[in-house]
Amino acid sequence: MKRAKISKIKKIVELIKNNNSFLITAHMNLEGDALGSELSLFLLLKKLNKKVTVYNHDATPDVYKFLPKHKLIKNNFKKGKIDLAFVLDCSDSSRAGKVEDKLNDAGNVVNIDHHISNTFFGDLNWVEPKMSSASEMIYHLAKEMRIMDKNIALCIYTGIFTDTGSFSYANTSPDTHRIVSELMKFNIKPHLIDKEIHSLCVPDDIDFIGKCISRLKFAPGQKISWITISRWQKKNYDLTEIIFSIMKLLKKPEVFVIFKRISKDRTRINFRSCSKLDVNKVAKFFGGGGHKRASGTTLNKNLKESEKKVINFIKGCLNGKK
Ligand SMILES: [Mn+2]
Repeated sequence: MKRAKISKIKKIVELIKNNNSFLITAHMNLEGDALGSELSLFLLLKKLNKKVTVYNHDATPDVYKFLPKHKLIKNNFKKGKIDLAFVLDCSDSSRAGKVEDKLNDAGNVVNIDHHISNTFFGDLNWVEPKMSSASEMIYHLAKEMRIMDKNIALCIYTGIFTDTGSFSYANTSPDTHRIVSELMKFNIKPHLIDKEIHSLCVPDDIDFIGKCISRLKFAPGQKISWITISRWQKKNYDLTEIIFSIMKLLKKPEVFVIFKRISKDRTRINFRSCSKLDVNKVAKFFGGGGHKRASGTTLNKNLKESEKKVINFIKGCLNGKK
């Protein structure tokens, strides 16, 4: 590891040693990396007999309820002093939702994240866009502290597994596999974790996914493929990745977009890229962010307008005009 990384980790270890009460949070719309990094850090701090609370904006989705200690996660605040707040897997503190206000009460804010769009909002910012996940970063922290056990390994594995698309995305590095081989020594059962996370649909969901897929649109030449969804089902699990995974079966498209109507004049947009097109830059242009190959934004425009603006912009990018 590079020297800069090591010194950041050492500073965080120092902060952990010198403080007693901790808050941990992650982004809204919780998924495997948010929860995996939070719970592994929680368990790590607990091993040191620290006072730790995990606060999240959203409730934990059912599919992640196999993770140890998820029941201890809080959605409402209690009064009390916080020495240090860890914000994990958040490109910006606003991604923490209502927990953002609570960060002002903390003596220090430590930002641990792997989004290239990170805004360096913390008092200490450890940002590694080349790492697969925030959970992979927690692994390095745990390694430095020489702490690891079955539960910590399970949480970290789940985070890496989710954010690498089951080790299939471009962010899966030799390091990722090396780390996973270390974690597997703690009796990790990949097939069971895969089942927990991916076998989540009821028949209605498959019907909904079918309807979405039947609305696939293509730009001339099929380099862009997208779907507009006027009635997005808000469930306590997210079908976005499943729909993208079906879209990605297509041979020609380089960019995939899903437009979801949130309200009359609000649209959520998710981007995935399997070419050189940097969708973090696309999302950024429209006020959002994320990673080079996976990003998102929300526009204060209706579905039709959003579709037109965004698809035209991507066409321009692919033609080298932007
Ligand atoms: Mn992540």
